[in-house]
Amino acid sequence: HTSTNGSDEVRFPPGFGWGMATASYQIEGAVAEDGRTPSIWDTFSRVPGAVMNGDTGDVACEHYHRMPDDVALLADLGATTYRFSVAWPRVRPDAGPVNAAGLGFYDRLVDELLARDIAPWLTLYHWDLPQVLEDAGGWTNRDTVEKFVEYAISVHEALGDRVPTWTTLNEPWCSAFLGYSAGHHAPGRQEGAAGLVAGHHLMLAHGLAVRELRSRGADRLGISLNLTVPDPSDPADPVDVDAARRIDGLHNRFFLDPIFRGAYPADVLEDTADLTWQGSPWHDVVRDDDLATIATPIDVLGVNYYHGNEVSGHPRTDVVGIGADHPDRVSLSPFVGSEHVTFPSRGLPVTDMGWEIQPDGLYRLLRRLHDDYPHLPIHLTETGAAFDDRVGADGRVHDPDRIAFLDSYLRAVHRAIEEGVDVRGFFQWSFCDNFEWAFGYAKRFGLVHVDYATQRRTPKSSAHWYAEVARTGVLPATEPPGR
Ligand code: GBH
Repeated sequence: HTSTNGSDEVRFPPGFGWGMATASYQIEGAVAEDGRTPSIWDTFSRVPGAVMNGDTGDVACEHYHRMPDDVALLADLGATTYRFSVAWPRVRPDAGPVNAAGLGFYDRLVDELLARDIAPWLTLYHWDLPQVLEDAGGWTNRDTVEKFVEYAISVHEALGDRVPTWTTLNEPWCSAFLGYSAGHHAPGRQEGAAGLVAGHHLMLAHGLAVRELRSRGADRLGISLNLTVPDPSDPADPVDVDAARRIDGLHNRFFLDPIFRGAYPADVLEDTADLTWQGSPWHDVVRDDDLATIATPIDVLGVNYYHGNEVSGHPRTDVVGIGADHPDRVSLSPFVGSEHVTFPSRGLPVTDMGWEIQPDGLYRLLRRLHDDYPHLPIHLTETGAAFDDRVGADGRVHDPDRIAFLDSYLRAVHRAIEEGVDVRGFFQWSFCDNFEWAFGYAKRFGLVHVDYATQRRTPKSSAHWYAEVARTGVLPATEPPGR
């Protein structure tokens, strides 16, 4: 959109949500306080070699103790919405009875946010499963579904009067396939079809929780899916086209189709037909009414997008992506039944994660959701970039690469909105540097720099840039400087 004054001003619709996102285990620390018991990430981060530098979330950003100051900083930086997650093992330690002290933290957080006019956006599950449930099989055990629903209800009973938007799960693809097939994430299991089984139970937990919370009055319910844009290396080569179809199936349609069409994609079922779980085809875990439950209508779709990938069905050595998600362990593909697929580098610029900077993929993803699925309000519930940020001699953190990244991804969102895609808000990942899962504290995604030795917070130049965008709803016309 070019405005009438001839500049290439990009203006977002009034009321567009300007947010920042975090997750409990990545920022809270205080893992043994007020009754919290271990989650699968407390356990996994202690497995030698599982997390870079042996880092754990024991202390993280000490957000549990610094929450009021952190909320004040969020407000200073112009956030109008804040996406956080609740730690299941605080609210129901060992998946047992409700723990008032654990719930109290989120109660105070919500009140702090509301007092500063920041709309809370609550995620029930951002990967911190109580360890006792994993000991009983975790997401491969169907009983975990009921446990999740009990937990969800208890959080809603306490906060449902003040939290407008509820996300059931963050990125079930990661929980299922990185957790149970590739083993890159907790619980670190490398059991092939277990990822599909876990994925189904996660989706069932989502659907049942939506149904239960809806019946208790919740009216803005959704899920955050990490979706990708797979482009065949050679669109004229059927082997590459088939490889891209497989990645689209396992990464995107395996989650979108049951929610919006009430069925797993036929091609994915065919690709995975030979994979067994406890001696039977994995798909035997799907019971009669499960798909109807998973298809329970939702109100908002959360999209987490960082990058797409070029995809090939041929062996390639010039690859990105696979394996980059884990530093030290034996690398297994999360794409069960499609392990031959490779992800060639396109030579695009990359972030500190090695992920390609690809705003065009975000535009195409939003268009595709609009074209292929029912029209629901979409919120970008995460995007962002890691860079090697350091506090300079002037005491500031200059991160022009992050400004350029956010500018380009926001332009992609704006273009989709102009073409009629109903995108209502944007959450930058992340408010502050934090525990980046298998990479520990080595990767910095924050708008706010954290010096872990002192817990000092320093807003980066991108934070000031984002605050101005949030205040005006406009992207500055001038191209931000590259590094
Ligand atoms: C999100 O995960 C998380 O929600 C958040 O907690 C995390 O800190 C943040 O992003 C940054 O990582 O197809 O094999 O190349 C995003 C995780 C990133 C996982 C891209 C899949 C590509 C895997 N996803 N990754 S592959």
